[in-house]
Amino acid sequence: MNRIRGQTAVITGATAGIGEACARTLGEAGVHVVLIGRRRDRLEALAAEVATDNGTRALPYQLDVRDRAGVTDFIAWLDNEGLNVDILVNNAGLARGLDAVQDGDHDDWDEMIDTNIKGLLNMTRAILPGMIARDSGHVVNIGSIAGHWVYPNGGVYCATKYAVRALTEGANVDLVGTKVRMSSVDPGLAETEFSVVRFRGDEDRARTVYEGTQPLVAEDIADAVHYVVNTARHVNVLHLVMMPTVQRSPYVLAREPAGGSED
Ligand code: NDP
Ligand code: 8X3
Repeated sequence: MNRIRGQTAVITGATAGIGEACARTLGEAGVHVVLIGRRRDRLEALAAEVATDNGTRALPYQLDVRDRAGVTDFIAWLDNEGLNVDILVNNAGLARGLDAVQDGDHDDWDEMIDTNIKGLLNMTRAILPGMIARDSGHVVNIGSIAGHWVYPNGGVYCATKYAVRALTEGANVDLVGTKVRMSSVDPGLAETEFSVVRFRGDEDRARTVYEGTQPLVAEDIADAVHYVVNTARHVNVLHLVMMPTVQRSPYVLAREPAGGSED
């Protein structure tokens, strides 16, 4: 059953990976999508593709989620377009580096904390009041298994994802008595641009993260987001934790020889 056709979704981090896949999957389900990210060319190309299908509207909006004034302008723009947000996918996020806390780089910490926590809060704070006023809406935060287990040299990134988990639970408590829902989808290893960004463009190092595994792909996570937002309105998924079959925790990962088993 399609319960979301005709709704409007705002998706942050839509220029790559999971956000891009969410835009395609929700667009295919007949959801109008507003695509947020910093790389305008990618936003425009994706919007053109998604919008060609089944009359779905796809609107690009260049925005850095860390920019509070920019988020305020975005809300004014939504009003101007006559758009009420039914679904917010807080996906924009990143890791920078893989360092012990004692060796960490302050700028990397700022970027992760400002994007993964404060950026998510900026968007949520701006969009939730409208949902509450309409007594309808669903926020889906892309957390991580890094918000459930801490792994060596990932302390600060993990801290940001523990924060996403805490904020998902905290906002749910605050939303009791309303019909507004909030969920997190918490993936494990997924091959996107994530590791290239983490290692600042070092593609060889990024490749080793996924070597000999069959990781999740962005579409797997988009399927999960679609499931979560398409549930009946009396259902609220709190956390949907998902990993590739080869992974059972951040520490327990089977690496198969290249060309190993496929689905
Ligand atoms: P990608 O690097 O492929 O995509 C990240 C997206 O976030 C890009 O579209 C990027 O767009 C956007 N983004 C980053 N910073 C900002 C910002 N300040 N403002 C707006 N957009 C921003 O990575 P993934 O798709 O893998 O990551 C998406 C989310 O999934 C992240 O929150 C990540 O932590 C989480 N995640 C990823 C996992 C993985 O293994 N890949 C597993 C678990 C969770 P642009 O640069 O154009 O602004
Ligand atoms: C990304 C997944 O396990 O590399 O959130 O941190 S992990």
